[in-house]
Amino acid sequence: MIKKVSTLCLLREGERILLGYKKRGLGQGRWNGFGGKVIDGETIEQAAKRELLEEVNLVANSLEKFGVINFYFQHNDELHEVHIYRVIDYSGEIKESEEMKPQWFEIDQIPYDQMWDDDRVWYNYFFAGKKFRGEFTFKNFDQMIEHKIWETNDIN
Ligand code: 6U4
Repeated sequence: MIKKVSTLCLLREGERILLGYKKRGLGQGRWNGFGGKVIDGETIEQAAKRELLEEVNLVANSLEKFGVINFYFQHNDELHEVHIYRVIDYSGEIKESEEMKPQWFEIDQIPYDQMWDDDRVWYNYFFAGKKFRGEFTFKNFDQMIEHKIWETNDIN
């Protein structure tokens, strides 16, 4: 099994959330938070900040960790350990990148049918302010066949 560690940042302001339309790579054609693989020599939080800057041009001044999810993809035997953060404070101007086209969505209008299947499960924990861990199994990249999620403060 190949294991990859990556990050995901969500930016919520009041009743709206900033998502990015992924133009290439894993999750292409879906709306998602901002993030990517952790590179050798950086901490997970440093990776989260770097990806936020690369993908949407924002400098994160403060992040709060919300959860960790293990995504197991059966078809290629890959386990993705994804560390999820909320952007609490940022500077800079939101800008489209080669990888992501950003757009604000009202929380009750999140386009879940154009997102990863798991998002409709764990976003509710995020919006409720609950910290969580989860384990999700996919048959292909587009078919979630098993999921477990639980509230916990043990997310480091
Ligand atoms: P980079 O490193 O950017 O060239 P890329 O192909 O973009 O590679 P990766 O692995 O770096 O892929 O980033 C994938 C992003 O998608 C990460 O932010 C984690 C996130 N992600 C992966 N599986 C997900 C899932 N099932 N649900 C979800 N986000 C997921 O909401």
